Amino acid sequence: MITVYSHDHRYQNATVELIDGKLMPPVENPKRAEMLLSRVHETGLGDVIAPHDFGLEPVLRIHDSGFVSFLQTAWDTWIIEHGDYDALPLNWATRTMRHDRIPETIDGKLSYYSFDAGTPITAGTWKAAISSANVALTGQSLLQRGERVAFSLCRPPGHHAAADFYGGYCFLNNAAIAAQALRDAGAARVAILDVDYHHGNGTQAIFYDRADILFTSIHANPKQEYPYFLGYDDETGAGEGEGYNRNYPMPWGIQWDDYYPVLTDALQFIGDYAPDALVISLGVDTFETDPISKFRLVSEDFLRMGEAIARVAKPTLFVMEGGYAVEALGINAVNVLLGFENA
Ligand code: OKP
Ligand code: ZN
Repeated sequence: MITVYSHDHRYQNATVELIDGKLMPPVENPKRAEMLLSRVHETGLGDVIAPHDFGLEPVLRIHDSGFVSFLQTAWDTWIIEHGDYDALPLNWATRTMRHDRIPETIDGKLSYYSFDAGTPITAGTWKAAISSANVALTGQSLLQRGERVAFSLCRPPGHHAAADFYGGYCFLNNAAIAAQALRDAGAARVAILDVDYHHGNGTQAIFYDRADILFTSIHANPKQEYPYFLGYDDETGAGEGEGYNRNYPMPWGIQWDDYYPVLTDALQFIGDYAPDALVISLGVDTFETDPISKFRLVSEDFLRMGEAIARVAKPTLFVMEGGYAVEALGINAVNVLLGFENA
């Protein structure tokens, strides 16, 4: 299978990340994509190509234009106001506060357009984020041209980013942008399966009221785990989209024996929908030694995951999301792809 990769991911290279009350070396760092790429080469998975530039149009099919302008200019404004260190928001509009006024200042805008303080904006954030979206779009174009599968080696990830906010290391929602592009190219129905350990709140929100793009996700229960405020099993879609959203919140500590039946159920849900294409938000932070996660999958389980996904037998785009056990990241993600190829 073809891998799409851009070296521009390295422009998202924060100095620190606020994690569990400490400023730490970022777990979402350039080494992740390097490990993934070197495993693609090592296993002979297939050709690696650079992305095409699709411009802003497919991004604006998903994201608010004010939000996109903010991402493009935030760093330039921040560095004038504060200096040359990573930009982080510090407060948010919670209950009883207003969501209908966009602040004028950079600090206010960072707060308005984000939902956590764990996602630094740096000098190269926009360059990396737009390259990641182009990596997803290029993978999507391979399916359009008749490939049965492609791997978009996206970094930074995307599934926490909604139409008008960033967070969870995500700026542009790569999987959502690719799914919409598949629709715009003629696919009547697109299904998204999100297997990242964290709920894909951004992707769910983007498609929540639509029947033409189905979203289903297996993830740590939000009553225990980030992003905390979305991902419950009673979120089934709204309006036209009622019945086209399904969440599988799972407890900490689960292993493959508990995971596999849930995966089978999600894939059955997708099969019944009879999509023209399938987008996988591929996070492998479900791995047993992931530093920020608490599921217990082992490397072999990811082969079985790929085999199970292949049984849907639809054109499939894998879009990279999370996975922070960096030494095993390449092995685990490429195992999903090899399981798919060899099924
Ligand atoms: C991004 B993706 C650790 C908190 C970490 C941010 C997690 C972002 C995950 N206790 N908070 O879904 O892999
Ligand atoms: Zn994750």
